[in-house]
Amino acid sequence: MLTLALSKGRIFDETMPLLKAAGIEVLEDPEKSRKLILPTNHANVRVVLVRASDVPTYVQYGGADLGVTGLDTLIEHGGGVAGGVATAGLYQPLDLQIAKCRMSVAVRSDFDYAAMVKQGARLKVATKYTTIARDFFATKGVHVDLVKLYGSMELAPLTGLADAIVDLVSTGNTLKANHLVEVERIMDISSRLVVNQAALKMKQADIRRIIDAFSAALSAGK
Ligand code: PRT
Ligand code: MG
Repeated sequence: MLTLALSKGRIFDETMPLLKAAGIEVLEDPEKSRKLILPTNHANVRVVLVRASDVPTYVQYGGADLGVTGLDTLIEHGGGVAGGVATAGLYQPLDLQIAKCRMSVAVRSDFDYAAMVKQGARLKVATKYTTIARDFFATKGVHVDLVKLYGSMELAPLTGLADAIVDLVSTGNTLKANHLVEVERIMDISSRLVVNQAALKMKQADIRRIIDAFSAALSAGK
């Protein structure tokens, strides 16, 4: 049995065409079904639905053989950025180029970020992505007090909880709607295929077939 961990929403939706290219079709719609284990047209392949931030954990500890996860989630999990190289027990063979966005710093439009940085002021930064934020500001030489949040980061600068946020931006509409402006782009984000290292050895042929099919679909789409 091969188990693939996915999160509902954009990652599930954008992984479907790649699975289809590998000849795999999920037989139930996660938005309609309450099931957490979804069968596919292959009796030996199943999809498990987990929280986006839990995908690396499932794959690392073998609850799933492979999974799809955002680079943001992977870094925060401790998976590192090393392309293809196994970190935290996770082999990362492919950048799937899906669920694309960027990690950015944003502030209230009336907050002079450049001046604050130039003055060497201490910034209060709210984020769910503390590893990425800490590394970024340390490299920049900016002193920060990080405030860990689990969602609705955009609210922090509006309520005085923080001077700045580090969050994912896609269209920029959420920032705009909350009168925030993007002042730094930290990194581009896309989703990665992650594979459990032991599974890679024991189920090599099945996993290889999926990696190769995804890889061919990605080249064809370019
Ligand atoms: O929602 P939940 O708390 O369960 O988990 P999650 O937010 O980690 O999952 P999900 O499914 O929302 O996101 C999964 C992955 O999609 C993330 O880890 C990213 O790699 C990727 N992704 C791509 C995004 C976005 N685009 C995105 N726009 N994840 C989140 N957003 C949010 C962003 O945080 C902000 O609140 O959308 C808002 C901004 O969008 P725009 O278009 O208004 O700029
Ligand atoms: Mg979300």
